[in-house]
Amino acid sequence: MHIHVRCRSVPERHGHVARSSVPLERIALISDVHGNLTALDAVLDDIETREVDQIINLGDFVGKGPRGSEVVDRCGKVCDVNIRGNWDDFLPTLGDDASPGMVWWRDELRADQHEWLRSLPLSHDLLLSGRHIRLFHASATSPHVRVRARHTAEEFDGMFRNTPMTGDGTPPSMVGYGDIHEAFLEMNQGRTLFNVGSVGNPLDEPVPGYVILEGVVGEPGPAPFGLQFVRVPYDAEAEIAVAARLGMPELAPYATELRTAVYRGLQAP
Ligand SMILES: [Mn+2]
Repeated sequence: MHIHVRCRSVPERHGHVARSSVPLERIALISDVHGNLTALDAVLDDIETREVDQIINLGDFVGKGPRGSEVVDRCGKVCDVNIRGNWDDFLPTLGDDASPGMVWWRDELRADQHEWLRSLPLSHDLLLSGRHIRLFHASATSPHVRVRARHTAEEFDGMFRNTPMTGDGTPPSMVGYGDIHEAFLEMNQGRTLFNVGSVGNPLDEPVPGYVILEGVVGEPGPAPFGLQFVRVPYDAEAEIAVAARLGMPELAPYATELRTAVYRGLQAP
């Protein structure tokens, strides 16, 4: 039998092909905005052009950058799910004996924002085109336990395990996280680990990054699925100027991070 395949076939002539009438949904995953409102606005503008249905924020709204308070308010409005990061967790609990920088970032936020950040969930599960996907800030253990892009096999396994933090949902086959400000994707024996990168303080390249998932929400069976890494150029100098105007502490290493993506701990003294 000869089968003639055409790439751009007319749909009506192929009525026998079962095709889902359910449209694919797009879910944007953003993380580590860290008070950089200029970068957040650039990413949200980009999201708006891509017919995204949901936005999920993987945490670290605050600290490091100058406008955590405005970032919290914006994300509270536009994100469908907000997950607590390590900065969101510890900053509101600091006493006045903390370093002047930490006190500045703590006091830049309102009391109701401290409460909001501390009330956020630590983990979020979703089912998309037959894939159980789990999202959290840093690891399945805690937002304070870091798993780097170069990790051990045990750390990789740990990302997919149910813990007191994640609860007893179906163990995931895909895990997405933030925290390290470095986007990557790794597949290993049917499991996928990916990092969404950072919007406001990227340390892999100095361009804000985020991820778009595409699939059928809540569908337990197989269906088309996609994962895309997006990069959105923005005006880093504008945000550095805001930080300077507001008298933000640790300005010089912050500016170098935004310009070069070199982490402050690795910058020349
Ligand atoms: Mn972070």
